[in-house]
Amino acid sequence: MKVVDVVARCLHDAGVETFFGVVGSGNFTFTTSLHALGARFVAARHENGAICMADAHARVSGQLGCVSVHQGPGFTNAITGLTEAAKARTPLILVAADTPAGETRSNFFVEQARIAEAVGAVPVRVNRARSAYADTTKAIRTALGRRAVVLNLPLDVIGEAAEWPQEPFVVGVPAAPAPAPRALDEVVAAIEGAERPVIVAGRGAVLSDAREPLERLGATIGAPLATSAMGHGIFNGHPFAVGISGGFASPLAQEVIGASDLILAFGARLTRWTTANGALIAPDATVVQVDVDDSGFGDRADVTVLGDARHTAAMLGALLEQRGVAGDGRLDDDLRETIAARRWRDEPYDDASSDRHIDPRTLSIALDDLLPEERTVVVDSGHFMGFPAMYLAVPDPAGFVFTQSFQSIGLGLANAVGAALARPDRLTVAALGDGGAMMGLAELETAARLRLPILFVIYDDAAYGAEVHHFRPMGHPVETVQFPDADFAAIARGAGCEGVIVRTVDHLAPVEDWLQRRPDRPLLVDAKVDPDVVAEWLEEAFRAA
Ligand SMILES: Cc1ncc(C[n+]2csc(CCOP(=O)(O)OP(=O)(O)O)c2C)c(N)n1
Repeated sequence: MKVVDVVARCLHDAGVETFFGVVGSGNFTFTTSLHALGARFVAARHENGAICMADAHARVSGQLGCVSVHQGPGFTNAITGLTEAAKARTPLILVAADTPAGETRSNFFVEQARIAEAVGAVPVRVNRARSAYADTTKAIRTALGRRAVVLNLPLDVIGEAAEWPQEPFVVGVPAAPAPAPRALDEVVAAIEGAERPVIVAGRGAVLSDAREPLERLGATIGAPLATSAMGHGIFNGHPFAVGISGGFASPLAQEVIGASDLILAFGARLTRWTTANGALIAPDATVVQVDVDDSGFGDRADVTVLGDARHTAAMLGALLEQRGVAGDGRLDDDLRETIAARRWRDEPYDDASSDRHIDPRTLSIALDDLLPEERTVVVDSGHFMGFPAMYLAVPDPAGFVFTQSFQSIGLGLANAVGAALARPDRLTVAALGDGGAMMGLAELETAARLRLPILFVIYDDAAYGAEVHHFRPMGHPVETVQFPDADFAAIARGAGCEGVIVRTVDHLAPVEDWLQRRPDRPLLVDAKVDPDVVAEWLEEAFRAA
């Protein structure tokens, strides 16, 4: 065995069945070795595409993400996606070839470890053949603790002979901290003193599989259920679930959350996005935050509990039962009926659609009606992003890929490829802005080559709409963020996908046709949306910025 084979086998043993990358001379042998073990290799067309695919694949499948890149530029091309993965705490290993120690004159030389560290990833380097196994298992253990890891493989080491150990270690997932009894008592006291509690579940609740104990806790204390955008879908179908909290919150959710005197956040950071810049937290409300990591606690938290959402919710439920705390609280028939009748799509709006442009809300609602419920909705960043988040239902949290931890545009198109590979049983729908789509175009070819039935929907306003709507009201000229109309449908066809331009709801007929054909190639919908429809959530966000 060589070093690359040891690294590859460790990753394969850790469950890597699909990995992504762009192959150059430096990572050729590693890629071949992992592929030869049976892992599927997905050749992306840009390293940032590769890492975005791996990130989404990991989020949707729950498996360790894995990427293979060439040293130097292959590595630096992946940095935006690496930063997103690191900030989102996606368990992921970016295997990067690296220049030999001391070879700083190589054109490919760059300080990969320092760059990795600077964006929040953890660098690990295989310095010697003897340590290849230990280094790789360390990288895997770290990644499984929800970190993005860069495993640097120096060119002078990768081809050396290395041994598979006689007694390989078992790499386990680090356990979450157990909640402190005193902290739990404080939460119970807060619950006893509250009249209008609400539960907000975030990504931490999704990751710890906390749906059931949180729903039970909600029923015990009479609390409606909400989510952060990252937790979207966790309470799907629950009669007292009001949807997303924050800028994307429906008017009803805003009323319910804003009127709460106790906010119980489980695995939700309560960022300015989740709280609509704090506006959804009443000034005198008590805020409880439960998180596995104290970096998740914000300034507004009155009580904090270190622990995972699932166990903490279950322990709280048991404690409350012991003390005889129970009651319907806010959960009455009136609320149940109002929730059923006031989803986002039930809220009235002035439809701005014309023959030339479709209103982005009308487009989103029409798509929601057209597409199968078993879907994965992937959303890029930009002004448009609230529309799919608000109007496209998702079956569960794995059905919603929202890579906003770095707030980068341009990740969504490649995210969709990873999501589609992770859940081939579901239709993947990628909602993109025209600006973000332009940045990710290279992977249209990948999606077509892999014959993936992805529906790419471009909310095309021929502009960086977020910037237009931010600066135009202040009287700034906005030509720098406006572009000539581009024919994305033609671009898509050139890459091997199908493509259609949509200006009215009737123009969506080819989508229906495509769905019925059990497609084996992507369809791109270039939806020419009305550039003057401004999302209320963004206006709010700018007012507070
Ligand atoms: C990589 C990156 N570059 C620039 C920005 C700043 N930015 C935020 S939104 C946006 C415009 C996005 O345009 P588009 O994808 O067309 O979506 P729209 O806002 O028009 O809906 C830009 C440039 C960013 N967030 N990320």
